[in-house]
Amino acid sequence: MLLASLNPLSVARGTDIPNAATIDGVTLSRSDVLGAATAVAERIARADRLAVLARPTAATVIAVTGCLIAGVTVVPVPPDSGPAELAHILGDSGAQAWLGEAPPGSELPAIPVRLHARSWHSYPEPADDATAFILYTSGTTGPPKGVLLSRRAIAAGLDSLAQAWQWTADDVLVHGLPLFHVHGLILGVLGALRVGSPLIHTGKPTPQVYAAAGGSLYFGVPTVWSRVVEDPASAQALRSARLLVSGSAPLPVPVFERLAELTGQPPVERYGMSETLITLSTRFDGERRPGWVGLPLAGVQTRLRDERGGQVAHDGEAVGGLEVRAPTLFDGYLNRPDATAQSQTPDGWFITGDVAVIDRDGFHRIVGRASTDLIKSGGYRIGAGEVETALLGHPAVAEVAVVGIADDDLGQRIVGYVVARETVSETDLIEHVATQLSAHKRPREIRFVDSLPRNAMGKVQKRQLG
Ligand code: MCA
Ligand code: AMP
Repeated sequence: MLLASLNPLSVARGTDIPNAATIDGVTLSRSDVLGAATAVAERIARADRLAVLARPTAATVIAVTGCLIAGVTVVPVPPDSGPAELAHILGDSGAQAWLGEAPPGSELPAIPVRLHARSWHSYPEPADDATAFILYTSGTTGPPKGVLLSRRAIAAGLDSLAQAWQWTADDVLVHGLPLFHVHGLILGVLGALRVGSPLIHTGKPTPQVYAAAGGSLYFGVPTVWSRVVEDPASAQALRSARLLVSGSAPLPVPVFERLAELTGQPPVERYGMSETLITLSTRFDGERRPGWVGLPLAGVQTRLRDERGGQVAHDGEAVGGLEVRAPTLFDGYLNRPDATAQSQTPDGWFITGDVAVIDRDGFHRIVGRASTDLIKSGGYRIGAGEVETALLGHPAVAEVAVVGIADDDLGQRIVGYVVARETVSETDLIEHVATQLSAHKRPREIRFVDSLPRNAMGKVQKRQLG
């Protein structure tokens, strides 16, 4: 039973679920979540936007749910954000306080989240077009942009996934993904609460903890699945699962095939973005084709365009820029009307920045990204420009170019090409980035060079690096 409202707890009301969410060693029943989150809602009723330091804990689940009940916008913050990133997210979002834990040294007040508090007050459903989340995501240049996601978009996105995957309250969802992105938080926590399927958050998503969890529905980024197939005993333990889902980055064909062999079932692949939520997926009861991400979800339209905006044939071979129209689209980037305008065509389609092929049956294959400046490493989206700015802040760095290099485990790994003005070690530069930005934005490797390849205009030729 799925309702059109976003309040994830408004679904299946009346039936308690003893193990609605198990996370960080705590198991919450559905009434625990509802009671504690409503108690949070009472404390924050007059707030507009609150930051949540999104560790994978029961407190994060309660904080986010409380905001959804009260109609307060949540700004999820990566718990290991460096000072530069944190200052940007807090300043740009205008978050008024922390809900739950605050990072050390933060000047914003913190409102406590009490796991054992209970309230049964009933709140009216906030407006459908209210902003549920401001999710920060990297662009090709500059600091991360705040993606405005409405309650309506999220509800539509979750319901279309439940339909495509036949996800019901009989499932037990397992994943160990971070709670500051669409995949782990919106699909992985709100999806489970909305559908009413118990959630087991494993902590770090190793093959062994996935094998031990005994769920029916598993979410992972390709790095997780490629580690699972390296551990056949763990992979074989997933034979009893109903559905294994991969997304956030391309799933390599050999990993798809090995996973199918070891678990007895080909994984479902789905494609999306912070700005669009999930738009394409293979189906529980449909074809699962290695290297392809399937068909549009309910209400989603897609098309391919060439560089001049001309149509590209959907013939399974022609490659074009992927554009989407969907009920799940974001409402723009916060404080960035320029970037919002650039992300759309004049006739209102969202330009994904991904390059794709569509076949005659409407199946989609993602070929790559139009720009080399957006890197996907371990499923995380990282803007080369942001890492370059951090590196240029080090006194020894004269010039820099950051690229994503193909990597069997991570999909891409971040490599910084550096022209140094004085002697400096690779470790010092990597650590310098970690003091500014989240840990996953650190380069894995620094390559020192005498000069960077540039064209006649002086622009760095990144395709020549790597
Ligand atoms: C990492 N390490 C490093 C460096 N980088 N050490 C030194 N220098 C570096 N440059 C350390 C890590 O801190 C870690 O240490 C150890 O090396 C291993 O790191 P790593 O290989 O990254 O493995 P991991 O920590 O196990 O992480 C892999 C992961 C993670 C679990 C797959 O990348 C992850 O959670 N990815 C999910 C991202 C995600 O959810 N994206 C969704 C975006 P130690 O072991 O001590 O900790 S939403 C989205 O994309 C859309 C909407 C969609 O389609 O879903
Ligand atoms: P993010 O905003 O972090 O959600 O990253 C979105 C980007 O992840 C997309 O623009 C794609 O480049 C990539 N992506 C997500 N899912 C897939 C997939 N199944 N296959 C290929 N790329 C994907």
